[in-house]
Amino acid sequence: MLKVHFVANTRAGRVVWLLEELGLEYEVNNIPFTKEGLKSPEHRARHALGRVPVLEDGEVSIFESGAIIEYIIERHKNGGLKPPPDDANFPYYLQWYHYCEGMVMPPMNQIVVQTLLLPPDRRDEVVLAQAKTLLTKTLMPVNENLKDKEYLIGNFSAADLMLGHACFMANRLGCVNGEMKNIIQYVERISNRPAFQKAISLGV
Ligand SMILES: N[C@@H](CCC(=O)N[C@@H](CS)C(=O)NCC(=O)O)C(=O)O
Repeated sequence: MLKVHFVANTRAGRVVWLLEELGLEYEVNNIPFTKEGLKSPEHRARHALGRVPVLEDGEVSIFESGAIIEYIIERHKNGGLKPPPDDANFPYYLQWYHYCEGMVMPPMNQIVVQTLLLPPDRRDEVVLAQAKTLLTKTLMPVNENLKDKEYLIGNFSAADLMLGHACFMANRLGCVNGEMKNIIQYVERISNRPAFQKAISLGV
């Protein structure tokens, strides 16, 4: 059976969300977000940096949320939740799928580091302000793209599992401003999906 190494309130939610959307069976190893949990020799053997998500599937053990999602939809659903390469939306599917980790997550990571992970005496207000500005900038094209669409390429796709999850997290961190009305509605739409609700409530 598929096994997800998971921490609540992290990118690992993307993988559980996908598995719920696809109705696949899986088990979860719920790891506490602590040094003992993530940096244990056992977990470092799965991911040298001691991070999540990690997926195990028989002999396969794979990390990186984007790679895991692609792996599951190709190997277990014959390419479901993504348009075929000759579809007009395929290039935009790829674009938004990769925009998530490439552009949106770096400033979001910095915000999490500067507000939650570092002890207060090591936090830097300037770095935090820069990260917030950059996150807002990276979300603007997403907001613009969603002006006439329910999901990133129209229909729900795996790009939403990546970037939709990032928009949800950004909103939770208070980084989606009132001008980004399309993202606010998009986050609401996503939050109403039963599969998403399952993923977000897991382990909390
Ligand atoms: N690009 C990686 C990022 C993995 C990552 O940084 N995960 C975070 C949770 S969202 C983590 O495990 N952090 C633990 C730590 O930094 O020690 C992915 O998409 O899987």
